[in-house]
Amino acid sequence: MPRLIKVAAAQIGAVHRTTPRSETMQRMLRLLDSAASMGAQIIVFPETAFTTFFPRYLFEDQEEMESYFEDDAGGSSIAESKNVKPLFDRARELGVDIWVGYGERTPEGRHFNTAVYYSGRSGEVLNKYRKTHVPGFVDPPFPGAEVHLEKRYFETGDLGFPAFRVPGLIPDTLKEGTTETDTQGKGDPIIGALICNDRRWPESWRPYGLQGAELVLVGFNTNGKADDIYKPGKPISLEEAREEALHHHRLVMQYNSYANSCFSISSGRCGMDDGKFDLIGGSSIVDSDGHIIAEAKTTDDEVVFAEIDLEECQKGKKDIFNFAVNRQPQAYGMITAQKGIVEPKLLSS
Ligand code: CDT
Repeated sequence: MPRLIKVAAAQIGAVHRTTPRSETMQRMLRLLDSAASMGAQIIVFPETAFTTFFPRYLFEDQEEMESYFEDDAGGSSIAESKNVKPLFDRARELGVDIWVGYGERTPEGRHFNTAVYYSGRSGEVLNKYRKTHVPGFVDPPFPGAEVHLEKRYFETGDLGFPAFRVPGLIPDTLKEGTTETDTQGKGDPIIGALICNDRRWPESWRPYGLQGAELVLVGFNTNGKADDIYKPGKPISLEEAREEALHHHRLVMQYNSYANSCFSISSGRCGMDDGKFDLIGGSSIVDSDGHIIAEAKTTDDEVVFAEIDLEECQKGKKDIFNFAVNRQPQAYGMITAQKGIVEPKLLSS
């Protein structure tokens, strides 16, 4: 039985430090309307979607830093938070689901790089995810360095990788209490969430694979700028650097979708922020065989849309990546026991 759903990435182009939040919100609402008019049931927005990518700045002023965060008291409260409420309200009016990233400030004053899945049909947040692999620095490596300071502003996510089911997307799904014995791939769609750097780590995807995820949602802000790409002894142009960053982005989205037999949607903030911070586009929808089935053509505001059949996931899940039959967890202990590299002993001369 086909399990068809219509999905979209709402890619957002340049947003500068001085861009008023209201302007970004209007652009997001236009993207939301446009994706909904194509029939999208799930619309995925980028990481820290409501503002410029603020962790690149060293804030002298605590108040300015705090102004980039949203107050979130848990549950569905983010949908009522003043800066972001219009997006959730519009999703509710349209009856579409959104997934959107933001800087989360808890009532205790903790800060996380967070995204929520909001059901426009029920008006509820069905899942919250906090970025696990927080990259960059706490302090700039030298005064005035313009670098990624995510470790300065965000704690490591503490919610793990729980997958979740979304009701109402597909008709006639199996529910709890069914008398069917084989329920795999027949219930409501199983979804997982990751934020930007997380997508580069197979360790982030496998927990979702192990929960039978059929769709993984990813928001990102990825530098395309030459000096941000580590290439010893080989300076590269802006275009080459962008291509290299896009290559890595495609590689991880395609491989991890394939290796976990799931679809994925990635949605980027992109373009040239402040006229000098280059972020790649390449927002995409990838199938469970690792093929890109839709990809952004611009580095500006753009909706990337596809109809996908989640039933296709079962091919990989029941064959080459049939985990129950083929995984060998007794051999994988090092992956959780050890953090850094431990090389084998040096050889004798
Ligand atoms: N936003 C984010 O996580 N960006 C990273 C680049 C970090 S470079 C220190 C990424 O993986 O794309």
